Amino acid sequence: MNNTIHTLNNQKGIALLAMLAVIMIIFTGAIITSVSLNRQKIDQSQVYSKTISNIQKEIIGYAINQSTPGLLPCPDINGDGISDLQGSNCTRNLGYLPYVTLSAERILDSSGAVLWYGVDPQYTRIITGVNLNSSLDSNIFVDNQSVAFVLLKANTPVNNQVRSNNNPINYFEDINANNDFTQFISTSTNTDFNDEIFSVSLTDYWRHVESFVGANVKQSLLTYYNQPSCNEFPWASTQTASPFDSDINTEFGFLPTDQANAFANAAGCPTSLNLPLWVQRHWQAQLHYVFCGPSGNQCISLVNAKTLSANSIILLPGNPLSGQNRPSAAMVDYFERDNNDLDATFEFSLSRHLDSTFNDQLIIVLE
Ligand SMILES: [Ca+2]
Ligand SMILES: [Ca+2]
Ligand SMILES: [Ca+2]
Ligand SMILES: [Ca+2]
Repeated sequence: MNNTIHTLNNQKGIALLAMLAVIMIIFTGAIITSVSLNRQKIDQSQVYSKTISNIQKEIIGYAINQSTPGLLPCPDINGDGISDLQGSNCTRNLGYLPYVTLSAERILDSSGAVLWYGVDPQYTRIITGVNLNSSLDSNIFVDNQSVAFVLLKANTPVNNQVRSNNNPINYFEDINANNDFTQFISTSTNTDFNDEIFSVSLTDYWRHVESFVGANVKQSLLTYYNQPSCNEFPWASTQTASPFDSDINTEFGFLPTDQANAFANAAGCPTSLNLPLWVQRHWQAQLHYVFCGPSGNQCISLVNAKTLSANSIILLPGNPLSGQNRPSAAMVDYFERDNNDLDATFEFSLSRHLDSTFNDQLIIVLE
């Protein structure tokens, strides 16, 4: 009898242990599933933001490689991935990302929607009387800040949005859908709002383009300097309008994009910097240049990230910061801190450190 009870108890105990084991497996499995789902979600969003960041870089790279550097593509309207200029006009500032034109990836969000792209049409074509340089305003705003361009992720349809056509109201909510598609917001109190906005600031955009511009101008100045029997830089220009010719006794001024005259050895030097045409057309009122002529060797002092003396530098202003108005004859409307006081000391900041308080790019032509 005792043995029977003992056996029954043993059997009950084994059954209980087995049940506990099953519960444990289910519970552990649930934890594992939950962890792995979380992991997957995190990985996916990491992959997505990395992809977005790569696409932003590809767009900037595309702009730098255009025959006029800084020119962005017009959006794609019909969904073939190809930028849609109507003749030479870009008629819409919001459309699909022209991934074919950009040679970029076609990416979809979890709802199957392609990435959208917003840009100021002024940035997508050459307009008579408009200089495509870092002083050009952009009429695309994210959270009231002017930006170079924007990428928009629509996410799951809300409020009966039907995505059968390219009308932005079927993808975006709140202000993102109810205006002329120049103002965008990244957050909203509207509970249906699920848009995600990825923008590139004017400071970031133009620092990349200006690095390229500066490298080209540096090459032209060095080619001038290195001409046999020259070994000099040209006088800078005091002009504020075309032609930007060299002016005698000007060691600090605008880059002489038209006539370039050497200070002492005129006979041995060329009379032009032979700059790319797009520099003359779009950048001549933007570029400042300093060289040591009569002031003597290495008359320029650089401070901050780089402390050294130099013989020639180029200054690129970046986009106008708060309080700066352009065009202007005042240096303070272009350059900040030690770069606008007209003395021989200039502030050098690493390109990646440029921000909304200081965005001057300084390129050393010759130490
Ligand atoms: Ca197209
Ligand atoms: Ca949405
Ligand atoms: Ca500046
Ligand atoms: Ca200074």
